[in-house]
Amino acid sequence: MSSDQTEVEHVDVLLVGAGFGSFTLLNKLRKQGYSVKIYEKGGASGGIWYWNCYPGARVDSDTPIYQLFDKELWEDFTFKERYAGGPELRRYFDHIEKKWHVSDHITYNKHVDGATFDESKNQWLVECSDGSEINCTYFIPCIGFASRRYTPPIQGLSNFQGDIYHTAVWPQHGVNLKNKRIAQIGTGASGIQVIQEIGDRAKQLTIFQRTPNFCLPMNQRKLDPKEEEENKKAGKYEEEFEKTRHTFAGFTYDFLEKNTFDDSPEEREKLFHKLMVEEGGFKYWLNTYKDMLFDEKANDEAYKFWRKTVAARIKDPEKRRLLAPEKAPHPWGTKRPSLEQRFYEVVDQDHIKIIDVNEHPVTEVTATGIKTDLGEVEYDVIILATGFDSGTGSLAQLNIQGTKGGTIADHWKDSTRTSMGIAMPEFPNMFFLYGPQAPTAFSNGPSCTQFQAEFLDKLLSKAKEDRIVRIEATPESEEDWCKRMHEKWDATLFPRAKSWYQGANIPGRKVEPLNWAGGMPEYVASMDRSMENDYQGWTVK
Ligand code: N01
Repeated sequence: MSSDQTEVEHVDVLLVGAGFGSFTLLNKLRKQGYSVKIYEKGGASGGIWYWNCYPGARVDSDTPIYQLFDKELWEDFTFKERYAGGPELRRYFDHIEKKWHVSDHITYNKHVDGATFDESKNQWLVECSDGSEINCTYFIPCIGFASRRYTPPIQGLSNFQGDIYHTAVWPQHGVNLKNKRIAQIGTGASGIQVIQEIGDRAKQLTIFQRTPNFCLPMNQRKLDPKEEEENKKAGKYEEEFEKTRHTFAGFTYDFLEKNTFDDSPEEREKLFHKLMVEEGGFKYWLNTYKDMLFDEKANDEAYKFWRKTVAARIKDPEKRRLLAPEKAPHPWGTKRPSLEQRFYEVVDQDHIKIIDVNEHPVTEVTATGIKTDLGEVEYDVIILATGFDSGTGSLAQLNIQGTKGGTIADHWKDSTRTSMGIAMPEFPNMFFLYGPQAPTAFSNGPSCTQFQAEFLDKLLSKAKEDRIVRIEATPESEEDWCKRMHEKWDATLFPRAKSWYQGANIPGRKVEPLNWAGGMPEYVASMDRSMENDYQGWTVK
C-alpha cells in the first residue's frame, strides 16, 4: 500500500532507461515469464542517443557491432553508414520498439527519483518525481555512465544573455547556429563532433580548449545495402558479434601479439600508417602493439607518429602547436581519442580560433561575451561540451536507499565499490548495467550490455528455478572486485591522464579507476564463474 492506502502496482522487474541495456534485458526476461516494465525519463527511446542530440552526434563503433546482437532485429534493418549518426540510431530504436512490440512495456516521461527495499517482502518500492510509486522484485537501472552532465563552475555563466546549450541536453527541436558567433568550451568526443559539424556555418567560432584531443580519422563511408544483405546471408554478422566476446574492448579486433620494439622503425611506421590512415576508426588505439598502453617508451612511439600525421594537416602554426603539441600532456590513448571527419581542416579556417584555457583562463562570462586576459569577445551562443560526472554520477544522483539506510552516494562516499560492476552489498535484488567498475567506457557499449544482460538472464533464470527471492552481492566479493580493479588499472598508463575514466574531470572528486581495465573476456568469465560455483559471491535466500 502507498501512503494514501491505494494499491501499488507490482512488476517482477523494473528497468530504468530505454536504451541498449534495458531493451536487451526486457526481451530476455519477458521470455522467462517475468513481468517487465521500463521507466524512461525522456520522451522517446534511445538512451544517450535521445539526450545527446547535438549537431554531428555519431557513434564511434562501426557497423555491425553497434546494435543489439539479435538476428530478429538486424535481418530487416540495415545501417546506412559505417558509423551511424544520431538520427539513424534513433530510427533504429523505433525499429526495435516496433519489431519487439515493446511500446506497451515502456512509460515515457517517467523520472525515477529513488527507491527503498522492503525487507519483509523482498521487493523495492520505487518512487517517481510525479509522485507515483511501483513495487518490483528486481530493480535494474540501465542508465549508463553518462546521464549526469557536468557544467564547470565558470564565473558569471548565469549572467550570459545569449543562448547556452549543453551537448548532453541539446534541445530536441534543434538549434539554428548559422552565422552565429559561437563560443565552445570542451573538446571531448561531443565537442569534436559539434565543431566539425557547425564550424563551416558559424560566423565565428572560438574553441576554449583545456586538453588537445588526440583524434583519429573515422574513415566514414556509406554502406552498400546489397553488400550488407550478402554479409548477413553469409553469416558475417554472427561472426562479427562472436568476435566481440573474445577481444579486450568488445570490438571485432584486438591488440596485436607483439610489442612495439619487436618491429623495426620501418615496419612500425608501415603498421601505424595502415592502422591510423588506411583503416581508421579505433584501430590505432585497440588493434595496435600490445604494450602501447602499458609501456611509456612504446607509447611515445605512438604519439610521435600520431603527431606527425596530424600536424601535416594543420597549416596554421599556432593551431598546430595547440592541437598537436610537441610534448604530449598525457600518454597517447589514455584519454579517449575521438573519431574525426575533417576536424583539423575545419578548425584551420580563419573564422575559427582556439584559446588554450591553461594559458588564458576564462576570467568571467559577461552578459554578452567571455573575458580572458586577451580581452572580452562577444558571442551569441555558448556551447558547453563539458562532459559528465562519469561512471558513478548517474546512479549516485538517485535517492536509492540500501538496507542499512544509506544511499548509493553514501556507499561510495570514500571510494567507488561494486561487485563486478553490476551490483553492491546492501542493495539486494538490484543490478545495474553499463555503470562503474565494468568494461563500460573501455568497450563497445552494446557488447558490454549484451554480456551483462546474458549474465543477469542466467542468474534470474536460476533464481526462479531454485525459488530464490533475494540475491545480494557479498561484501567479500565487492572487496575482491575493487582489489582486482586497482591491480588491472595500476598496470596500465591510464592513471597518468587527468581523465573522466578515473573521475579526474570533476574538481574535488576522488581520483580512482571507474572502468574495468582487465578486458571483456576476463570480465565475462568472472561473472560466469560466480554462477558455475553455485552463486559464489552472492548471498541468496
Ligand atoms: O565529455 P568529455 P564528452 N574548462 O568529458 C572540457 C561518450 N560519448 O561529452 O579534457 C575548459 O570527454 C574537458 O577538458 P579536459 C564517450 O564515451 C560518446 O565529450 O578534461 N574545458 C573536455 O575537453 C565520450 O568519450 C560519443 O581537460 C573544460 C570536455 O570539456 C564520453 O561520452 C558522443 C572544463 C569534456 O569532454 C564523454 O564525452 C558523446 C573547464 N572548466 C559522448 N571542464 C560518441 O560515441 C571540462 N572541460 C561519439
